Amino acid sequence: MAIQRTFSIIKPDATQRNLTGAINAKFEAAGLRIVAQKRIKLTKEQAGVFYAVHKERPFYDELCDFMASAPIVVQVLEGEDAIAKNREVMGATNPAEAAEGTIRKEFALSIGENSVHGSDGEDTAKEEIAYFFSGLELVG
Ligand code: RTP
Ligand code: MG
Repeated sequence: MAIQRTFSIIKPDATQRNLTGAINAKFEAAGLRIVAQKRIKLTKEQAGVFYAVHKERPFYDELCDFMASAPIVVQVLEGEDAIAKNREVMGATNPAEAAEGTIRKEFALSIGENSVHGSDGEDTAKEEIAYFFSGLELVG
């Protein structure tokens, strides 16, 4: 597997509990290098664009409110097989189903307030990185 990049978000529930460093330590321990990172606050409209794929789902409105409720940390992670590796380190969407040692098992509060986002494929990773970062911000 080649070196890949993936897009990650440390969500409001985690930034509000000062878990950014603990979550980053998990990424780095798994061999994922943080090659870009910034703390921003989304509007509800921007959160809606980011999660537009879930527009028809019953949790969409709640999800957009949550993602706009406090600052988030957006980041680009790089490493061998980074997309799958990041999702492995994150754990299942619902923390009750997440494996021991995963970020969501240790830190998530609920299926909605689940501490992290990670791209789900190569195309979404490229799109999500380009939405939040300029080429100038992406140094290897
Ligand atoms: P993400 O996109 O945030 O990395 O999470 P994921 O792939 O594991 O899960 P996905 O199905 O894409 O859902 C996106 C986010 O929506 C919230 N959610 N809430 N209340 C609910 O039943 C529910 N289901 C999903 C979570 O914040 C989830 O991460
Ligand atoms: Mg997803």
